[in-house]
Amino acid sequence: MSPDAGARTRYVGRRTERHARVTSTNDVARDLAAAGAPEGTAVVADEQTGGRGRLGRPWASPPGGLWLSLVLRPRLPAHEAPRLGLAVGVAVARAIERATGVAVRLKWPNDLMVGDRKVGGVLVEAPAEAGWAVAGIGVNANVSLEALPPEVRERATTLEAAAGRPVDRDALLGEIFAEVEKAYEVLRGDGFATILRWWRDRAASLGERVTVRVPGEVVAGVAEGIDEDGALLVRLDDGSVRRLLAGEIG
Ligand code: BT5
Repeated sequence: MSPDAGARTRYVGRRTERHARVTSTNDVARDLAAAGAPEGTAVVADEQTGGRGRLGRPWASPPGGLWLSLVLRPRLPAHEAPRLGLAVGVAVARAIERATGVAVRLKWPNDLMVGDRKVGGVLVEAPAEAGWAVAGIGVNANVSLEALPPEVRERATTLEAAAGRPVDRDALLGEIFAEVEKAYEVLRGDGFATILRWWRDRAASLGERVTVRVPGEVVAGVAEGIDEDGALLVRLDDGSVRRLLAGEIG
């Protein structure tokens, strides 16, 4: 990858560590963050051997993808932490469209979708009191579908498959840096309402009937919106509204 993907930003991606293979770019970025790395420091790998999603789920990360993590220091109170994930998710969706022309929708909380298939995801890790957050971004750029485990392949796609040609990962990385910096600045400037508007404009399932797996139960109803804390609002059949802070739309 070219060294100048961060050339258009003030701090996101200005310092970028590149690796052929790591366990998880989030782990490398966490160590850098804990050691005082400046905000915006990026870690990029061509392959991860222990890539992870939320709740300890594995994230398949064969060569050809874009696997990266950013060190951020957002100073958000704990209950506002989900805002960062939404801001990064919408930024990556915008970046993919700008770099490749592939239309991306967002599935709450942080899935990047092309049609009904997942092309990427975002994992924000922000230990309480740490003073930093790591935003992990995974995009199946030029991954071969055959390189994904069968159960993942059924519900996944790649940008290469969607675009009909390999995508330029450097260009995509540069757009991600630029869009994340923009969204992050908006978020820090108390502009979460703007992030929410961007997010809703790309939402894959708002207004639709959904089932959401949350710890210990499955909630069914109509996805009505996202609130100020990034929680999903689901109208149940009895007319009441459930507010879900974590979970997964089935
Ligand atoms: C996510 O989790 O979608 C967040 C993924 C974040 C990955 C990045 S890569 C760089 C950084 N370093 C890391 O170690 N992680 C971050 P979640 O919503 O929990 O989705 C996980 C689920 O997605 C899995 O259970 C699979 O069903 C599916 N999945 C796994 N690998 C996939 C892939 N490559 N493409 C599409 N779906 C996948």
